[in-house]
Amino acid sequence: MGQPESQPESQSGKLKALIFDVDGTLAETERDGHRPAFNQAFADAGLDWHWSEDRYGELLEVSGGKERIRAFVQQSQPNFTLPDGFADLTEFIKHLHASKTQYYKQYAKEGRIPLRPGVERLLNEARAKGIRLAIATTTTPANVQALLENTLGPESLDWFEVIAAGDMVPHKKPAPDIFEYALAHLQLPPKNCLGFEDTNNGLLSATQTGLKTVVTVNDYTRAQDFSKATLVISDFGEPNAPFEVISGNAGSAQYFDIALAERLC
Ligand code: XBP
Repeated sequence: MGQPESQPESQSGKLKALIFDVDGTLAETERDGHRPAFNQAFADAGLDWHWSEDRYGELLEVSGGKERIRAFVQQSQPNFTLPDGFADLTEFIKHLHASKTQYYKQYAKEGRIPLRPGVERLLNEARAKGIRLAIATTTTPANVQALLENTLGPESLDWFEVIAAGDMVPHKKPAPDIFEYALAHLQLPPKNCLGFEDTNNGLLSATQTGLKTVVTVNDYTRAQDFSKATLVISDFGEPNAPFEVISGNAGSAQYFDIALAERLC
């Protein structure tokens, strides 16, 4: 998270920064990373809990892995008894979540969590054109570090002026806190930035700050309400793999680039 070297002013001047969600936006982390990591941590703890893809899709309504585990216990484990050695459920959840985070980091290191189409291209174009970068995510900071290091290289952590993540803020998405935190560190008004999300919770979080927000859908979120989005697309696309525009106006663009971002801002 270093300060950017002096770089050329962006073309239009209005668009100063892109603020990215992580899970589901930069990579399909929920399907390929978090869900199997939760299940492995449950197994290690001797629990017979197993979150299927469908059940996990329901649980994703709750932002935050620790909050998600708690919601699962309250919803589905009425006879849960606290294992010996833990003072309360909060302590046990922290133990499970720390184990889960270790597995997620391992999966990222093993290359099991690739970036979504167009992400690397868009980040590099933004950097080349002097558009500043930030992250606003509910996931744990260590997960962001593992994902970026193992997809874009260790130096990519410095591409983002702020990596706003996890428990840095008191209220997780759909609360606006994490995007407010990122904007405050960028010292930019929302009108000079564009947000990127994949869920309705994330869209609500970003748009409550006044950010125009682009949504890239995925299998877990395609049916959600994205009426507050400026543009909804299948993914960022590539020159040889055009995106699908689901709602909003991308003009003649076949993939998401800085020119389109500047038109939308
Ligand atoms: C998605 C989340 C996170 C992840 C799990 O965050 O809600 O909780 O599902 O990560 P975002 P943790 O879409 O804002 O990137 O277990 O570390 O919370």
